[in-house]
Amino acid sequence: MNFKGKNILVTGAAGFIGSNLTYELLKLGANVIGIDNLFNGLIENLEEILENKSFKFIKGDIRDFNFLLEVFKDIDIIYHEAAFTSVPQSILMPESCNDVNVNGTLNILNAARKKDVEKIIYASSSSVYGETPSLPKEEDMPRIPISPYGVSKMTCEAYMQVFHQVYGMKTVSLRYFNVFGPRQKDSPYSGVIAIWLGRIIDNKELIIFGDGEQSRDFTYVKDVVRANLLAAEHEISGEIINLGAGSPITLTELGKLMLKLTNKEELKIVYSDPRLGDIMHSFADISKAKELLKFQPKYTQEEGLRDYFKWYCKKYNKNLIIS
Ligand code: UD2
Repeated sequence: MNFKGKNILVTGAAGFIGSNLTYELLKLGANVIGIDNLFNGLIENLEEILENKSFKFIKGDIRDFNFLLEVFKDIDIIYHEAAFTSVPQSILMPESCNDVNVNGTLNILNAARKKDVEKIIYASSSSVYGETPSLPKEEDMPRIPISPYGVSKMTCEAYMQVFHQVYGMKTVSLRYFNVFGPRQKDSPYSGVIAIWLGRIIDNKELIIFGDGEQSRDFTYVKDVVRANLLAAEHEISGEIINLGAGSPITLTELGKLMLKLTNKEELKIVYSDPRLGDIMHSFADISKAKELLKFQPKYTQEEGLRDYFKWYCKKYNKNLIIS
């Protein structure tokens, strides 16, 4: 798709994935409206584009239907990235997770329908698969989530499909597998790579919840952004598509790799109790993304980690020697 002059709305634009997507859309010449309630998102994630004439940031909440009706004017495509994002937090606050993820998404679909938005591309999650034994995960495998977060993402995928089937709206769900990279927050509830990078910089040991044998298909955010662009470009609708690197590593391997790449092998990896709601293995079969989106990941995990660490050191003026 030629994004030049297209009107795109990104929900969760001040968040990790939403902000990366927003920067890329602006580079491609789109007009972007970014909305965020700034609960998880940070305005500093948008600091380089706040003055850009093709970008408008509006603070607001996806649970507010009237707000959505106001901002969904002449929008071609919505990228819906706003979410309650933490699996462990969803176990502490299942109602809030449901409210933001399910009610918020339903609001978006309803408002988009009223305002004739052309297409919605939704950020789903590999957590919908839960703990089923078969690997790698294919899209038509059973969805048996084991956390309120996983339930909320599964429900929203189903809504995306139903709005396609019942109302003929164009919707696509991309099932993200553990995304990492620039602008991911280092907070107790953020992704493991961001947390560990913060600890490496502070010369602290890395903590693994469980025996470290759990594995994840860590996917670099630049690949995720590219797949989102492809999902708009290709004439597909009503689809759910895995979006992963297609090459899982265990947490122990990840810890060792991060220490090696940052030349901090003297730091220890320590093991602690497993985390409730944690799935053991997550690994994407990305054949469907290759077929429908012509998507091929460009970053191996190691390349992604290097790129991310370099960005981080430059941005925050940190002194790490990256191998
Ligand atoms: C991530 C996403 C979630 C969802 C899911 C899909 C985040 C914050 N969450 O959940 O939104 O899309 O992927 O599968 O990106 N861990 C440690 N030590 C730490 C922190 C985490 O060992 O200090 C472990 C944790 O127990 C888990 C693994 O690292 O086994 C990954 O945890 P995570 O919080 O980065 O991501 P996950 O898979 O729970």
